[in-house]
Amino acid sequence: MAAPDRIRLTAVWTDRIEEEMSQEKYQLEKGLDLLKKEFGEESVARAVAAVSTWQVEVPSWAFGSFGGGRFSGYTPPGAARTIEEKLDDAAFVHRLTGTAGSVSTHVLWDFSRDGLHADYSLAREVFEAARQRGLKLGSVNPTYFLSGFHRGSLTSPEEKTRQRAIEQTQIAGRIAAELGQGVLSLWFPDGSLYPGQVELRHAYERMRDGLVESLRDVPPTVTVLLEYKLFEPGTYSTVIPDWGTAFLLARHVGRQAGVLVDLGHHPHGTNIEQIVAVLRSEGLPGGFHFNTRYAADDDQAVEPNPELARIFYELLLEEGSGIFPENWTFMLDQASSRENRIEAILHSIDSLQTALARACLVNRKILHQFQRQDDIIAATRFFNQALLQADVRPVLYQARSSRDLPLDPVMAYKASGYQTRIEARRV
Ligand code: PSV
Ligand code: MN
Repeated sequence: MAAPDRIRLTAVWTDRIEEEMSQEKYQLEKGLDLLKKEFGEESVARAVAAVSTWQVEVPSWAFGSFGGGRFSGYTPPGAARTIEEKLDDAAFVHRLTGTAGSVSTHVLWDFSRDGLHADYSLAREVFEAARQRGLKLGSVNPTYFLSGFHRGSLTSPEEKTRQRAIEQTQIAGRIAAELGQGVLSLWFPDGSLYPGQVELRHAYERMRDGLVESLRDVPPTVTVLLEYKLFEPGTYSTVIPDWGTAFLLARHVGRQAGVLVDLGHHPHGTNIEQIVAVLRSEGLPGGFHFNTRYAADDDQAVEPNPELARIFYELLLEEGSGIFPENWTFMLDQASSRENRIEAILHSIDSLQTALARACLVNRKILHQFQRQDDIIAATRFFNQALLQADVRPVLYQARSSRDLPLDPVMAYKASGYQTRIEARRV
């Protein structure tokens, strides 16, 4: 049998969802009722409310050519060529999901005329372009890894390079304060390839002192998030390789500063939800770069896996006090080369909402009873009943239909004609 073409496939899927929704088995009300019976009315209401209101930032770099070309030079058709086109795509994602009203930016990709320096006036133009599209600028990322930073940024042995990194951080801080949401998100590629290449202690101390100096004049209202990464581009050492180092440095800078967890940057087997638990217990500001990795820093779209649901469970506030702590910022960080970028972002949002809904369904009171009784297997089965086994599609559909949003954002995108239009225009 011949494979259905793209449009036909879209129609088949869209019809199928509508048909399923109208069948008794899949009726929204029925699905919600089943969930209420299993997890309780309050939990289901909370899940619907959380999915309806929670927001995640989308990265400007996901829509452009970055990420493509590493192995084949391939960039998906219709990829955005300019920051304006990236904002167009982000606005369309927001229109389909109502969940992504802020765009994270990268200073040298989005606010630079020469690829070397930050330009505040350009940032102002981008801010205005975003505003016209109903978007805000979210977290601001200085770009410490392009031209001239091959020997590091804040830890470079070259004074000129260090100064360039400091200057970029200061302008980025001003952009975050005046044009963004007051979040400065820092990731440093500084590290080494071979033992003996750099003095590890000197590298750390340079980073610490460089951070203190760069942030001295950044407005105190700005929250600084320090992202850690075990590897890449340094294969032997990275100056901020883990959350402990990020945590220490955050304490050193003596201001609102915390740790940014990127799901792609860990050694395998790391218990990420436990890191979240510690950061929350310490009351530090925190943030997430969501993506999926299987092998390394893959930057693939988010999958609705159980780890993600457990992370959300650790992040959720007590009932009645909002969804997540206010000093946490949530961002996507993905840029895969093969798939359609916009669909990949929509898929990520859908996955995040699935995990969020599942986390909301856990009844902590009952779980704590099992814990008190040391009923180990019952506790884990009860936990997984929500986090692993709950079919939360009715929650998602309810949240979306109550806001007049399409039930399936990816299929709605396929049916929208947007892709055909951008492929024709963006040659
Ligand atoms: C580094 O791998 C990273 O995760 C940082 O967040 C960068 O800002 C981002 O990827 C884009 O290169
Ligand atoms: Mn990241």
